[in-house]
Amino acid sequence: MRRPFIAGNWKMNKTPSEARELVGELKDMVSDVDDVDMAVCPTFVAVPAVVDELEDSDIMVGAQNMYWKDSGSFTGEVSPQMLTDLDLEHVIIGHSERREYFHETDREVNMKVRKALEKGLKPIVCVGESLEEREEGRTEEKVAFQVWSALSGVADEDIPEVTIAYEPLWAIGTGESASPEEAASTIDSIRDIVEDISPGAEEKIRIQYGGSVKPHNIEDFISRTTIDGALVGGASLTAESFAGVIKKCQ
Ligand code: G2H
Repeated sequence: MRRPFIAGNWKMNKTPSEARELVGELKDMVSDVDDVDMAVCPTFVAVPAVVDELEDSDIMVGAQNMYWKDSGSFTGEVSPQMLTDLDLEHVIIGHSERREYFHETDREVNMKVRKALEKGLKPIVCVGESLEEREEGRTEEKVAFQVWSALSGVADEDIPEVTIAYEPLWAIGTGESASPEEAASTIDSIRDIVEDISPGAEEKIRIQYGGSVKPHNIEDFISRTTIDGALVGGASLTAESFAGVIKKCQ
């Protein structure tokens, strides 16, 4: 049985003090939740404050990105060791905003996934199709390519450590979510790809849905057995709405 996993992707929101305040409220609201894995992914600069505030909480902390080198002359980048040194467990890799605005390629996503796993971080790998690709009937082809690329060279035993977040680009931050049927069907196709890559891993790997998930629609997604949780953007930016999403997954 896969445990539901709800992760908040704060994107470029919340100063360190705002972040501390948010998780201070959130940890009290979800203190009775014990059957859902929960994580927040603040900006790098807010991570220390959030880790400190969540010391006595079950809420895990993740990063939104990392570089695939150990150290060196890579101005502006953050290494996996810098994240593990702060006790982070998860790292989002290949979010569509990074692919689009920062030109991250499937090859770089793969390098980051492999390096994260090597250093003991659990990647949350984002995949998803554009509206144009969906309208052309190329959704499954697109996500299959992204999943194959991301998991290339990953050892069989490491694949269940990865979470895949299926986020159709046209549903991100738009208020328009995929229908639960669309999301479940694409996630089933992702499970088939994972089975091709590593038979048996499709039963263990967690696949989230992401894209305008809110307290009022999370139940539609989480009620599908193939959907293991959600990567939540806008609705993770207040304690009340993020707790609302989490509590509906119990
Ligand atoms: C998709 C999602 C979080 P939102 O990017 O990764 O954001 O819930 O705001 O659509």
